[in-house]
Amino acid sequence: MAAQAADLYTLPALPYDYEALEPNIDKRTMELHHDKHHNTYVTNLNKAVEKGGLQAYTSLSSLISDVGTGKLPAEVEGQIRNQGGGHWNHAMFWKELAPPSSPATSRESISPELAAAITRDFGSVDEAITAISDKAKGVFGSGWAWLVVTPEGSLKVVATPNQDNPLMQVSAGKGIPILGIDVWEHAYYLKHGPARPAYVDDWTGVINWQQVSTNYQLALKGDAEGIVGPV
Ligand code: MN3
Repeated sequence: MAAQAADLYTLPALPYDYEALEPNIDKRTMELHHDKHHNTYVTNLNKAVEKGGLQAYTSLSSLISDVGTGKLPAEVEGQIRNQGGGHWNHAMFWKELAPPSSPATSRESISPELAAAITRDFGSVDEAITAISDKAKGVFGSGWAWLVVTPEGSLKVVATPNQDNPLMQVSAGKGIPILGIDVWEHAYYLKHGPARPAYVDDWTGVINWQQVSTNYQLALKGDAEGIVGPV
């Protein structure tokens, strides 16, 4: 009898309670988004990894970075793109948020290094937040908007469709994400209905700038896996 293989990828726990982001993001949305949607990406990713014999990949980041390179088996590449992207994107998303009353959401929590890079590339923090918010509001259908560190080391705002990620070779905007916003309807419809702009504005009040500052330092070192943590 063959031993049951342990699942390679696992759903990380939320770093706060389901209701912690209220009123900006509601408890029920967090329950469904984390326990159902994110969990389904993890389950389906593990199936694809097993089917494709991809257990030797050392990290989720290295796995999804090979989407579009021709290195992944054709019969599972679409699943790695969608489910692996879904896992990476959500693992980062939970970590980059914090309760609205938390000091971490204050712009004073932005590190001097990140603040300098934002000023250099956007002019000001306000302009950077406006840039990613406008990009998020403009995504057609389901997808994400990101603040990335480009291969050249600058900060840039990009958008990706579905669960694509800027680490993937299929992405038009390349880089290591340090902040991202999920604009799938499952991320906001229960509270905000069709008013995506209101959700995006609420999201800007729960950004964990301490974590984003940490993400920036990790991205400069090329450590995408450090950004998502143990997954
Ligand atoms: Mn989502």
